[in-house]
Amino acid sequence: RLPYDNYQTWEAIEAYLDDVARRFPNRATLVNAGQSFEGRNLKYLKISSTNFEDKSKPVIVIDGGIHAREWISPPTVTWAIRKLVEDVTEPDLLDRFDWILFPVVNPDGYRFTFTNNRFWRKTRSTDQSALGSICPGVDGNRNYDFFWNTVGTSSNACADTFAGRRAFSEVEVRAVRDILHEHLPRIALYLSMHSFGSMILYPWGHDGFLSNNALGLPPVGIAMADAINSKALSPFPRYVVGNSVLVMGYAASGASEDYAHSIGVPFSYTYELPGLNSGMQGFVLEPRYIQQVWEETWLGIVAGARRAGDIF
Ligand code: 0X9
Ligand code: ZN
Repeated sequence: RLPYDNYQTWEAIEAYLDDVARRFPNRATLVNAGQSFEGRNLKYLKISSTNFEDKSKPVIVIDGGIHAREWISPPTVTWAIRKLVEDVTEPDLLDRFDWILFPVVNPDGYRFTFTNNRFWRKTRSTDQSALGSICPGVDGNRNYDFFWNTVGTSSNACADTFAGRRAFSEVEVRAVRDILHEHLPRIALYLSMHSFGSMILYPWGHDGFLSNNALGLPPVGIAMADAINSKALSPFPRYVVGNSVLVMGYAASGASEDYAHSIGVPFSYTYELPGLNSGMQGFVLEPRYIQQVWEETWLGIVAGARRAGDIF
């Protein structure tokens, strides 16, 4: 079992995914989507109480750890694995849905935040430009092919919001893209776990306009936020739900929740999980809060799944 009293290394999380797949072969299937830039496995779990491949149920996709320094993200995804595979208290979620849970999309960056720079955000690729060897890394949440590198991004490899030399330059981002396309007609809900700010954001995040699903996105978002806010344990701000630009306060193109929505995922959200401090320190959430965050985030996931499933 993965401990939740502290943040876990990428190696521990990888070992946990292997272990769950080995212990629960009827319910969890390990997928290795290839290697990161530095050669780490890009592993995720497909979870199904029946047979994922019979394609009979809607799919829910949750990813975490695309931004390396947002450490509170991966444990919310590994906790969902625990609640869907090891310790099932909401069996309807398995009866109704198949799940794809990808806790650390950017293992190189995540690793780097443990060894070198706690505030690293990007991938660690070095083939981006002449500057690449001086300034490695691409912002994975600017690298999707959705109005790529048009707003809230940078073409400077040294910038934290560097969009990459082209859309989908990053193998880690391509791994998520491929998941979305492989299961597309079935994907009801896509959540990307980030921090911080206690916000649930929905498209469009590049221009602030609303999508064709402008009537569907708010209720599912609000259902998730209500479920979290109702758990009054939190020292964190109440969750706010809304359009990414409006709530976040800036436009940014090439993000995963916009891309997923643009290809047809009806319910697509970025979670900004809680943080307590401002500025960079907001990414540093004391380990004693991990449990609280997974507890409340799980309530949000449960509520979002049920509500999205009802409408989907
Ligand atoms: O800027 C981001 O990538 C996200 N915030 S973070 O502080 N975690 O980096 C927000 C993304 C919001 N979604 C879109 N702009 N589409
Ligand atoms: Zn982020």
